[in-house]
Amino acid sequence: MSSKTAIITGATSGIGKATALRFASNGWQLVVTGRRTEKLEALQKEISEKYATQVVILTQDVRQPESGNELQKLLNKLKIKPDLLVNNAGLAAGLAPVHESETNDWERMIDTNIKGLLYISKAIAAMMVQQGFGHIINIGSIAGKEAYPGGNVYCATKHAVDGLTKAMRMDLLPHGIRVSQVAPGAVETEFSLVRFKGDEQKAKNVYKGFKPLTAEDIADAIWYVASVPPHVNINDLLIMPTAQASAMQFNKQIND
Ligand code: NDP
Ligand code: 8X3
Repeated sequence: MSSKTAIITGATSGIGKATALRFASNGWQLVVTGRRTEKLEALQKEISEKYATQVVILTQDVRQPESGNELQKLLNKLKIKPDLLVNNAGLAAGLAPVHESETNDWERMIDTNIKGLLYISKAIAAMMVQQGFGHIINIGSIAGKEAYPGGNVYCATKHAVDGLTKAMRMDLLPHGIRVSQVAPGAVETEFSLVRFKGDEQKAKNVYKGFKPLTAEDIADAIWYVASVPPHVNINDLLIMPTAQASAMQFNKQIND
C-alpha cells in the first residue's frame, strides 16, 4: 500500500469528493478541506468505513489570506509531507452579462478561484520545495480556454488558472515539482446549483438533453495525471463530454 498524501481543496462535494474517494481507494492518505464541516466529517466517515487509510479534515475558507499558512501549520504539526496538492475549490456565481452582473459575485469568484488557489499554492509549494518533491494539479475549465456569454468573470478566473498553471510550472521547474492542469467541460455536480444560487430547476436544465461528465470521470483523470511515472508530466488535460464540442456547442436531444 502506498503511504503517499494528497491534499484536496473543496472536497465536500463534486469533483473534490470523488477525487478523495478515488485516492483513498488506492491507499493514499488524505487531507481534505472545505467550508462545510458536516460534509467533511461525512466523507471522513465514509472513507474510514470503506478503506484502511487516514483522512485529516480541515474546515477552511480558501478566501482567507491565512488559509495557506493554516494548512501548512496543520501538516507540520502532523509531520505530513504533501506528495500532491489538488487545487479544486472553486465556483461560478451568476451568468449575467457583465453590465448586469453583481460585483459581489465577482469578488466571490476572484477571491476563491484565483486568490484562494494562490494562498494554498504558495504555502504548499514552499513545503514541496523544501522537501524536494511534490506535484500540484490545478482544476481549470473549458471556461479557461474559451469564453461564453455571461461567463465573463468566471471565464476570467479560469483563464487565470490556466496562466498560473503555466507560470507555476516554470517557477517550480528547478525544484523538480510537477504542475499540471485538468480542465473539464460540463460536469454534473453542485456547480450549477451554486452558480444559480440554489435554483434547482435552472441547475437541472444545464444538463438536460445530453450526458454530462460525472465527478468520477474527472477523478479518474486526476488519478491518471498523478500516477504517471515521475519523469512524466501531463501539463494540461482538457476533458469534454462527447456531446460537448466547445464551451457553447452541445449536441442536445431535448424532446419535452
Ligand atoms: P461543487 O460545487 O460540487 O464543488 C465545489 C467545491 O469547492 C466544494 O467542495 C466547496 O466546498 C468548495 N469551495 C467553494 N468555495 C470555497 C471556499 N471559499 N473555500 C473552500 N472551499 C470552497 O463543484 P465542482 O465539483 O464541479 O467544482 C470543483 C472545481 O471544478 C471548481 O474549481 C470548478 O470551477 C471546476 N470545474 C467544474 C466544472 C463543472 O462543470 N462542474 C467544469 C470545469 C471546472 P464548500 O462549499 O463546503 O466550501
Ligand atoms: C465549468 C464549465 O462551461 O459551465 O467550469 O463554465 S462551464
